[in-house]
Amino acid sequence: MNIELAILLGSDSDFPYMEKGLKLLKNMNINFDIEVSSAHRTPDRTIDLVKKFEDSGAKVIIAAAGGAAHLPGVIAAQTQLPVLGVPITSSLSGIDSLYSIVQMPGGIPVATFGIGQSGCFNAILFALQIISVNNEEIKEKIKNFRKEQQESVLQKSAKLKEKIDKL
Ligand code: RP5
Repeated sequence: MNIELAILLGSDSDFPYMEKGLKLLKNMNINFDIEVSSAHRTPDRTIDLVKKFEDSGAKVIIAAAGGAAHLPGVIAAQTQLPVLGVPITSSLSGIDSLYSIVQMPGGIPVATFGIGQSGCFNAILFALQIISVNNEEIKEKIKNFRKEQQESVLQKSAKLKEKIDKL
């Protein structure tokens, strides 16, 4: 199957943070691949998966990992595709993951997102924005997503006013 983007999770325990973004990809009918593979526990498999993603046509790779989060950097070393790294919450609240991913030594870049679910969701949106540079259909899907998001904020505001009126 030809895919637009690929996602690698360092562990299945990272999945809950990615779930909201995966639902969005499914709702948008975007072809993607997702695998669990660790930079430490399955290093050879991780490298093989990067090649598989490239062969499948992925234009961006998202890598989410927690703790000593080497996964995005290890992937970036193996490919010229843009790698979006997401730090996952850990026993140190994800600050360790954030520092690990954001502080790539010069030469092999990794774009770094916020810790946890918002970071995962934004990484998926950002990946779609990168792909949309050459894809009008995806550009339109992002436009619609933003429109729906705006409408939901307006609805929340109206509901809050109703609540305040009842105080
Ligand atoms: C990282 O270690 C994973 O990305 C995960 O966030 C963290 C803990 O993994 P598990 O011990 O839950 O498998 O490699």
